[in-house]
Amino acid sequence: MTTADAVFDLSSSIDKMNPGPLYRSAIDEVAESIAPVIRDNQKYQDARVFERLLIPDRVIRFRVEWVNDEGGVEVNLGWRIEHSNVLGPYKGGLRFHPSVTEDTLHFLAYEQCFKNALTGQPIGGGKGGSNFDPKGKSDNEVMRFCQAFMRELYRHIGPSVDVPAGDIGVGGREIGFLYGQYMKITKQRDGVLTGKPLGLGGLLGRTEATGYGTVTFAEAMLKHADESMDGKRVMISGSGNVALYAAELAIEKGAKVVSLSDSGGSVVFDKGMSSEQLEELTQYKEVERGRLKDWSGNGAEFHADKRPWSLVDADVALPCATQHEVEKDDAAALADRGVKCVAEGANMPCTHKARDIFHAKGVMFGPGKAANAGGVATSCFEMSQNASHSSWTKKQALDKLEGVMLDIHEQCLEHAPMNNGVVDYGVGADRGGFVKLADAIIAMGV
Ligand code: NDP
Ligand code: 2IT
Repeated sequence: MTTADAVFDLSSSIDKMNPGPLYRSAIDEVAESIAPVIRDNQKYQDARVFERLLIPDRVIRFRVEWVNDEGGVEVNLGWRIEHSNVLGPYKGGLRFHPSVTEDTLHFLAYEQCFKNALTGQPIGGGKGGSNFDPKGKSDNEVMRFCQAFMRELYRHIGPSVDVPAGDIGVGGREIGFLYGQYMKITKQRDGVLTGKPLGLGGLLGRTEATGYGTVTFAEAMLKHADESMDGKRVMISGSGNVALYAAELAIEKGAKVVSLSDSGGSVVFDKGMSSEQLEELTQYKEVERGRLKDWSGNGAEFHADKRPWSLVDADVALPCATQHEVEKDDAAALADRGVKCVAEGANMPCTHKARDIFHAKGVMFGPGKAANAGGVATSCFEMSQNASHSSWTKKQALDKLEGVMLDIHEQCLEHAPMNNGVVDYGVGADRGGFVKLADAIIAMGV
């Protein structure tokens, strides 16, 4: 079979799934990377593993009805996509954001399977969420929404079945409310969610894990190219969980964080953000739930309605907000601003065309399924802590996280070709994850 034949086969499999645009772009990316692996392995063709991987095990879709503070009835859509449990219980976050559609969750659940495979932990892939918008809602409204969401979700999850966690719009507060409702309905306190508040069985270090992991991965990319993080100018987008802790570790490693953002605009710190500014902003974002445009900033410059990519010079970029926030022109602007290394803290923040620009300009690119895998890996440590009825220290969790990130970097190198003189981490991550999934699918039989 030729590569073209393999790719042709893949396209007909994709057509059968009839994916939406986001899922389609995630599938196309992987299909291109793994076509030669499928071509060279008759067993993957015979077992039709790629076709089987494209269709989730099941999609659960439900109505969420709740009462707002004025006594009005509100109705939202809720989902859980259980994509694959071949490597372990379905595992992946819940996203609450008005932009959430089934397509968003399909792409996230699919990416999660590859990411979770790379972690080397026994976890399958899933994702869920709702088009509920937590912004501007009171704590009581968020609590009633979470309780209503769990009223349906509880029957589908379990510590060895499906273990949800946080994602955009779902942090410790939401996980606490969701888990509280699960405990009341089922009388189980079995750790069925991860990212829990510490008093409810959460793991020290889980809050920091995704952002820290992304910086560790970026540092490994730099080291492989005989560079270091020390003194580098690091542009970051987002100012949520992933972005804030990526900034924390980057500063700790001697880098200068030169930007952060939210959906209202970007803040630029031309001389680098100080630890005091970061501490102040973390409190402002996590506790006061404030917007960047209203942050006093302590000397930072605010640019309304702008992404950071063309605003400031940098060496490293860590997109940590949302999907497709780095488009073709943004990628060119990043390269023009001096960026030599991009690592995705968010899921699929760079479009396919943006990735092509990075490769054409010799910019190293670390894909989300590798670079942001530290969050879910650490979630798996939380599952172990809960299952063994023990308490891990923060050091134990963070040391193990570092080991997992360095191992993922090695797996990428093992499977990656060179592209324009630079390691193609995107292809390396896709192939590394695919081979693990494909071999397990074959072992399971039909
Ligand atoms: P948060 O909700 O904590 O923060 C999200 C940040 O991104 C906020 O600053 C938000 O701004 C911004 N943002 C969200 N949507 C948009 C948008 N459409 N346009 C512009 N800005 C936007 O989420 P997380 O930090 O947890 O997640 C960020 C990314 O990281 C997501 O892609 C997520 O899937 C991924 N990720 C998260 C992991 C985790 O453990 N939390 C693990 C691995 C990946 P605003 O407040 O204005 O909306
Ligand atoms: O995209 C992701 O990996 C997450 N949102 C974290 C998932 C998890 O189960 O911790």
